[in-house]
Amino acid sequence: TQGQVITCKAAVAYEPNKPLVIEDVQVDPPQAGEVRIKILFTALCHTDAYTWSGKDPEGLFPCILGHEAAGIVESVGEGVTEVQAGDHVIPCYQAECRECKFCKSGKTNLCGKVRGATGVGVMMNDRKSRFSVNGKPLYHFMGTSTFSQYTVLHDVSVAKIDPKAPLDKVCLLGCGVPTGLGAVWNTAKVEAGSIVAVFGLGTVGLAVAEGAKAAGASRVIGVDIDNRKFERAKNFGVTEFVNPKEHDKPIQQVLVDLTDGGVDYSFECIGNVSVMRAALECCHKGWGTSVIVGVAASGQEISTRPFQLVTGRVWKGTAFGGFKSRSQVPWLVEKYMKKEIKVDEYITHELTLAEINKAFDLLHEGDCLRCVLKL
Ligand code: NAD
Ligand code: AHE
Ligand code: ZN
Repeated sequence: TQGQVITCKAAVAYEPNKPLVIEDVQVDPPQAGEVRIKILFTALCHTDAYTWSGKDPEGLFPCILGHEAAGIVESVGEGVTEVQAGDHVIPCYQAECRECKFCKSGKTNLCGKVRGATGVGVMMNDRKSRFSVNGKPLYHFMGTSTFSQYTVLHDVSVAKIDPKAPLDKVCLLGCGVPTGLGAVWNTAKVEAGSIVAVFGLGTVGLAVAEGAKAAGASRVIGVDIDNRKFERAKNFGVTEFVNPKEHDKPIQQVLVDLTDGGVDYSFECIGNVSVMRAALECCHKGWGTSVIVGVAASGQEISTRPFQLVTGRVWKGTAFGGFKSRSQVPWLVEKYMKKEIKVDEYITHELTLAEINKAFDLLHEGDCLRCVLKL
């Protein structure tokens, strides 16, 4: 198949919120600096649902969504040296070129090399798509488009992993689990003994709890409006549960009262700007740090009294948990293989690509964390 157009199945999002359609799509061969990957498993993340909803200012239609996956390299374009056909890989929506101003700064995991193209659904080389259906182009999404049996990525977005790792599990290391763990370890740098609050107990929030427990947090307070979330959250390190709906006082006040003045670290893992404010304001005066992980809809803005920051609280955000993707995803895979981090525990459902619309329905139900699709 090297050098040839491949026809395969993909889930096409034609319009916001309209059911995805399984189509036979054409996938062009990889050009210079590109890699064509056979995707074997992909999970759904809340961000896919967010873009599908039409609220993502970078969302373009028709497109192929999906960004949490694992697969095998089918072929590579000219000049690609770090991976070859047959390598097991995880697509990385946050690239790592190791050459740009961002990569060289030592201050961020964001990479500037291909972001300008991935944000508008095309490839860098010719600013065009490698996907089409009936001759009409389909936009790429997040530089990954994993809801397709074959996809084309920039080589700087491909992490090569241990071929012994089970792809039906480690696909989760493409987004949600590393994001939560890294928010704690890289962005907040939570110290042993800290009091932590986690807002939203989905996959990302539970990974925050897992990371906080591993960092030696003394208390991990889980906040969610769905009481069913707590029982499961205990297995991920949550020690106490608060449901804002069961309190008359604002949730920030409830937490301040529970913690003798506020938490050391808080994490917003929902994408709700009023919860982001509460997460900042429940932090301890003088040092409490709040990390925004959730992605909020287009047009939404955060606010608080500047006095909250003047008096020492710190507001931060994180993308992919601050992990350098190509360098650290293989390391996360190793940690999973050594049973140092959980992955299987986040998989609550398994379906096929053909059942993707059902998988999106599940995502909005309380008991689904990650649903893994077999392609
Ligand atoms: P999820 O839907 O599985 O989890 C969200 C949780 O929040 C649910 O348990 C829900 O009951 C709870 N919730 C909803 N409203 C609430 C409220 N008002 N107060 C308290 N709890 C509330 O989602 P997920 O897949 O875990 O993703 C979480 C967020 O993180 C999403 O916004 C997603 O887009 C974002 N995300 C960001 C990054 C990043 O790199 N920054 C990476 C992955 C995901
Ligand atoms: N396009 C959205 C922004 C979405 C966003 O913030 N994405 C996160 C990853 S979410 C993964 O589930 C991210 O990494 N952002 C940094 C980046 O470079 O995109 C919008 O609202 O415009
Ligand atoms: Zn995601």
